[in-house]
Order: sequence, then structure tokens, then C-alpha cells
Amino acid sequence: MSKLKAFLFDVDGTLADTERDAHRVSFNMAFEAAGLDWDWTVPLYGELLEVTGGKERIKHYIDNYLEDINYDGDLPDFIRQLHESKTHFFVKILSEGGIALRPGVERLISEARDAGLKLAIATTTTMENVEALIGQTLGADALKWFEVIAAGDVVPKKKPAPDIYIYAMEKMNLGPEQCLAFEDSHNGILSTTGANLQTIVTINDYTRTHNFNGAALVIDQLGEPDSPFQVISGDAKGHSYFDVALARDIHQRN
Ligand code: XBP
Ligand code: MG
Repeated sequence: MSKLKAFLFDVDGTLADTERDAHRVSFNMAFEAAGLDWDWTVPLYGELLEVTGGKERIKHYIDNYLEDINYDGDLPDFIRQLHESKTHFFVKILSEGGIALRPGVERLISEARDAGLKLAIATTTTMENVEALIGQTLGADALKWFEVIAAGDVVPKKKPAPDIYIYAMEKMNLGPEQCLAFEDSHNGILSTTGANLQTIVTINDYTRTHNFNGAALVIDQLGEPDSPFQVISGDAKGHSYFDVALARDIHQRN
């Protein structure tokens, strides 16, 4: 039995509810700025989330939802420029304080640091977005708390492929039996389980109906001492919020 050494966090939907009110909105802002009449409504965006990665999601939309489009230059270049504009709007929304961390995230990160656990991020989103979220919510210094921030195009295959988690663990010199991962989506848990990681899932409005087979514990949020989580599946061993003690308890069952 290996000792628990690190927490690996997904970002979008896990650290913060970014998809509906930040990513979706910034895609729409980029479309408008480019003179496109595309409108990614809340339900449509839920469908589009099936494809991870902003550039990949735009390509999927073009291929599957549109009859015809007019653009200058070649398609990958057009998508890349649109996505750069989207990242600009996303960072702006975050810099205006538009998004908070989910309940329990700041407390758990702080407890993990006190307990000497390593922290890492494994996300599909762009590095600039991670820096904006962490900087805005925990402060610019907090980026250093994470031994590895594995983001976006650093691996060729995004989630649901396990590559981003494998990359983060390699950089930390740790194996999956020494880590616990935090995710919010079906694509996320396919990625963690593909990397042989034990996984805690905190659901959100876009993912509550997803299949989380293979999760060690599925809860509605990490919770706080005065604001308990709800257990969707798995055994929380009488705990009412997610802390390092519960993480160690779950890890021992591995
Ligand atoms: C997050 C994503 C990302 C964001 C958009 O998935 O799918 O694509 O929606 O980010 P996960 P970019 O939480 O599983 O990592 O536009 O920066 O790609
Ligand atoms: Mg996610």
C-alpha cells in the first residue's frame, strides 16, 4: 500500500463552475466579435461539452451543426484565431471577478498544503485560463503551490484520453497509487481511470446525469464543516465534508 502523496485537480467544473457563465459566454463574445451569428445557448453548450478543448469544440460545431460557413484563410487558422479571441474574453471575465471557486476547494487546498501533500492540475483548458482563475481566486502566488500545471495542448490527445494525467504524474515522479484525482465529468473520469487514478467526483449542473463508473466517491460538492456535501454514490464513511482525513481513508481502500 503506497502512501498518499498528491492531489491532482481538474479545473473546469471541478475547481470552479466556469463552463456556463465564463467559457460559453466568452465563445459567444468571440463569435460576435468575428461577425458570426452563432449562439451557444445553455442547453446547446451542454451538448457541445461532449467534446473537450475549445478549438476541438468549435470544429465539432462547424462539422455537425452548420450547413455552410464563410471564412478567410484555412479552417484550422480560422479556428485558432477565433479561439485566441475566446481566451482573451475568458481572461477578461475572470479578471472582473466573474467566477468563484466551488465550495470547499480553497479549504481543501490549504489543508493539503499543511499536510505536505503535493498539488497538481491536469486540465484540457488553456494555460492562460488556469493562471487567470488561480490568480484571481487564490492570488498570483498560489500558482507556485502547484508542482505541475498540465494544461491544454501540452499533450496531443485531450481528455477523455489519460495523457494529461499521465503527463502530470510523470512530471511529479509519482505513480497513480500515490495520487488522488478530482473531476466533474464523464470525459474527466474516463481520463483518470485510464491513468489508473482513484477519483473523487464533484458533480455540477452540466454533469449530474453523467456516468461516473469507476469513481471512488461521487458528491455534489466538497462541502464545508457547516455546509455538508450530499453523497451521490460511494462510501463517505460518516464524513460530512471532504477533507484530507477522508482522502486518506478513501486512498487506503485502494
Ligand atoms: C474543460 C474543457 C475545456 C473548456 C474550454 O474540460 O473542455 O475545453 O471548456 O477550454 P476539463 P479552452 O474540465 O475536462 O478539462 O477553450 O481553453 O480549450
Ligand atoms: Mg472538468
